[in-house]
Amino acid sequence: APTTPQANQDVCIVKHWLDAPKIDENTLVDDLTRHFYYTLGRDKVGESHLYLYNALALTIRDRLVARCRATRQHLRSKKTRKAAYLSLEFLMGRALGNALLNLDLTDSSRNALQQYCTSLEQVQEAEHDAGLGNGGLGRLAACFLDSCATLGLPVLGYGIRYEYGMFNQIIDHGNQIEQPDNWLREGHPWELSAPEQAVRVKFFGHIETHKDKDGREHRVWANTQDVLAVPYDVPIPGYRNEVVNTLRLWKSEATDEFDLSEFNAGSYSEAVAKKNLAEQITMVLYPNDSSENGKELRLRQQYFLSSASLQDILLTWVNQNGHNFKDFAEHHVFQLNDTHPSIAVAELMRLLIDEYELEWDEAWVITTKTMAYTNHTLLPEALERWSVPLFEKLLPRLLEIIYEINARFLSLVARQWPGDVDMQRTLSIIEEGPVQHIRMAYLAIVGSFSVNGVAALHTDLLERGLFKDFYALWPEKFNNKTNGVTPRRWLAQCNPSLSELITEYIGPNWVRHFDQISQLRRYFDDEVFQEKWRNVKQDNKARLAGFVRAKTGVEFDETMMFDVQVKRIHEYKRQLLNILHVIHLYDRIVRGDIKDFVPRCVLLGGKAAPGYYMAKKIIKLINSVADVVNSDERTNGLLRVAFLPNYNVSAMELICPATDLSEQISTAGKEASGTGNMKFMMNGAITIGTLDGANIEIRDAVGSENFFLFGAQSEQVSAIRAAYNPNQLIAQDENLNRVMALLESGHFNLFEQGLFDDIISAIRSPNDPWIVAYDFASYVEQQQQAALTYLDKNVWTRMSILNTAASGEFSSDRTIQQYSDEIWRLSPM
Ligand code: B1N
Repeated sequence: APTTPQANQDVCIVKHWLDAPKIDENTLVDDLTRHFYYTLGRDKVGESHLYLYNALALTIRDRLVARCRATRQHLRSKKTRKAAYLSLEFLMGRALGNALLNLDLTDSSRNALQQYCTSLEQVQEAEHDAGLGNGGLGRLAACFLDSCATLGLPVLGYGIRYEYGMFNQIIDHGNQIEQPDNWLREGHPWELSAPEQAVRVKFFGHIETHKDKDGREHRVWANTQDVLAVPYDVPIPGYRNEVVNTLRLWKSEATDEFDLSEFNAGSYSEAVAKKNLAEQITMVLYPNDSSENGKELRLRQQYFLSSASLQDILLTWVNQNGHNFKDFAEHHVFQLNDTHPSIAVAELMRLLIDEYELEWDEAWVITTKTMAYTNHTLLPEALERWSVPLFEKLLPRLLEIIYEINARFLSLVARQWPGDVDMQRTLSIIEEGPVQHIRMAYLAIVGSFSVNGVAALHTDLLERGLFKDFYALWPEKFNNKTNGVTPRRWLAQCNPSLSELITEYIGPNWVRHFDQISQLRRYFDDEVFQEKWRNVKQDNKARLAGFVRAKTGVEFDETMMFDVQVKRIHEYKRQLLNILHVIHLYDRIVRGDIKDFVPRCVLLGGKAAPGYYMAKKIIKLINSVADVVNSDERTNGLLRVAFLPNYNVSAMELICPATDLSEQISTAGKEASGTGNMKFMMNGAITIGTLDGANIEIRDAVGSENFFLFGAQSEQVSAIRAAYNPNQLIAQDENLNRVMALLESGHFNLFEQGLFDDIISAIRSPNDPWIVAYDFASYVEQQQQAALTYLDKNVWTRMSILNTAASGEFSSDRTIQQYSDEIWRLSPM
C-alpha cells in the first residue's frame, strides 16, 4: 500500500515505488495489458506487432527502471570509483531479447503474449536495430556495457543519440543503395530523457583576456554559440544480478536564446530557423569504418559528446564535493574509444582551469590520471588529424590548450633526446605542413596514463611501429586488452538450441562464467553429444536458409557446407580474395573437375562506406558472380552464392549459429582484432584465416589442428610488397590464371564492358597493398583442406565442439575484467 503522504513528498514517492514492480507472471500480464490499452491506447493487435512490442518493452523497462534507480543510489551512497566509457558509437542492436534473457523473463513473457495469440519471436521482429555504430568498434562498446553490468562494475556509457543510425543498404541490380535509417520514427521505448540535466556546449566565439580583482589574468572564451546537450538514458541490465547500469546518449538542441536584434528587425522566422544548426549535430552517424573524412560536423559531434559527458560528471562531483578536486582522480577514469572523443583531454583541462579555477599543473595531474586511450587501428587513413584553421574557428579555446600541452610535452622530448630536433618534429602533437594539423592520437597518448591495443599482435605493432617513440618514452603506459564479445547475446540468446544442449551437459553457469565452456571438451568424442551438436547446427542452417531465401531469393541447401564472410566491405578485409575463390570453384565445376568437390553455400554480406569506390565495386562483383553461378545449372547441388543485403547486428544473430566455415582473411597486420571471428567460434564455426588480429589468439586457444591457416605473416608483408610481381604469380598459378581469364573475359559483366577493370588492375598492380594474388594459392589450398575435412562429419563435429569449448577467453567478461583490474581499478558493486 502507498505510504501516507508526508511533509517530504520525495521520500514518500521513493518509498512507495522502490520495491515495485514485481517480476512474477501475473503482474507481467497485467502490466502488458495496461501499457497496451492505456499507455499506448490500443485495443486490437492488428497486422503489425509494433504496439505489442512497445507494450512489452515498456513492461520490461518498468522493471529495469526500478533496478537502475537502486544501482544509482548505491553508487551515490558508496562514493564508488567509477569509469566512463566515451564512444562516438554504440552498436546496440535490439534490446528486448537481451533484457528478457538478463532478467530471466523470457518464459513468462512468452506466456503473457499467449493471450494475444502471438509468439515472442514475432513481437521481437518488430524492434528496430539501434544501429548507432559502423561495425566492430561500435559493437565492442555494446558488448562491453553488457559485461560491465554483468560483472557489477560501476561504468557509465556516454554516446550520441543519432537521429539516423547506420544507413539501410539496399541492393539494386547488384549495386549498393543507401537509405536513411529513421530508427526513432516509431518510438524508442527503452530511453528516458532527462531535460533538466541538459548542459551547454560552446562553439565558435573568440578568446579575451580578463583581469580579476587580484590582478590575475584569465582567458575567457567569449561570444560563443551554445548548443544544449539533452541526455537520454538507456538502461543496461546485468545478467541476473539486479544491476542495471546506464548508457547516456546526448541529443543536441537549440538553446532558447534568440538574436534579439534580428528578432526585433522582423526576421522572426529566420531567427527561429537558425536553431536548426544546433539540431544538426546529432542528426546522423558518419558511415565510415576505419577511415576519416575530416568534416567539420564530425568534429562538432566529437566535441559535443566529450564536453557534455565531462560536464555531466564534473557537475555530479561538484554537487557532492564542492570545488574540491583533490580526490577526483581517485574516483574517476575515462576510457576513450579510439581518438574520436580524444578532444576530452583538452576539454577536461579547460573545464578544470576555466570553469573550476584550478592551476594548470593541478589540472594536468588530474587529466593524466583519469584519461585512458584505446587504439583500434593502424590504418593510416583512419588516424585522425584535424586542421588547425578549422579547430581555431570552431574551438579556439581548445586550440590554445592543445598548444600549451604540446609546448610542455616538447620540452620533455627535448630533455629526453637533447638536440634532436627531428624527434621533436616527429612527436609533436601539431603536424607541420602547408596546413598544420592536430594529431589526435598523439594528444590522446600524451594526455593518458594508459594506451592499449585490442589484440596481442596489434599492441605489438603499436609498440614497435606506429607509436614506437612514445613507447620508448613511456613503456609503462602501453598494454594489451584483447577484444571479446558477450556470450549472452552471441551464444545464449542467438543460439537457444545450442545453449540448451550446452546447459544439459555442463549446467547453466557458463552464461555468467564463460570460462566454464571449456568443460565441453569432455564430450568432443561422445557420439551422442556429437549427434545432438550436429542436429542443432542443421536446424540453425535451415533457419538461416529461410532468411537468405527471403532476402535474396537464393536457395541454400542446409546439407551443404555454409561458408560465411560478413563484415564491413574493405579492401584490407579481402572479400575480393573470397570471391576469387568462388570463381575458382565455379571454374572447377564448369571444366568438370568435381572429383572431391564438397558442395558449399557461400554467403557474403556487409556495407560499404558510401564514398568508397572500390568497396562498392566489390559488392557489384560479388552480386554479378552470384548471378552467374546460381543460374548455371551445372552448379546445382554443388555451389550457391548469395550477397545478403543490409547486414547488421540482428542478421548476425541468425548467421553465426548457422555457419560452418568462418572467413577471417584480412591481409596480415591490418585487422586490429576482429570480433566477428569470436562470435563464429563461440557458435562452433571453424575459422579459415590469416595470422592477423585476434585470429592468432583464436588459433592458439583451439590448437593449430582445428584452424585453417593460410597466407603471408605480418612480418613478411613488407618484404613481399617490396618485390611484388602479381602478373608473374598469376602466370605461374594455373588456378589463378584461369580465374583472372574468366574475370577478364567479361563473363560476369556480359552487358557492361569494363565494369570490373579497376578490380582487375588492383589485383594485377605491383602496388597492391593487400597482396591478394600472393595469398591466393595458399588460400585455395586451405579451402580444399577445409572441404575435405567437412566430408568427414565426425572429424568436423569434433573440431566444431572444440572451437566452442576453446572460446572461453573471447568473452568480453574476460576483457572487461582485465580493463577493470589493470586500467580502471574498479570494485564490483
Ligand atoms: O575496431 C574493432 C576491431 O575488432 C577491428 O579489427 C577494427 O577494424 C575496428 C574510424 C573505426 N578500428 N577502427 C575503426 C571505426 C569508425 C571510424 O570512424 C575507425 N573500427 C575499428 C574493435 O576493436
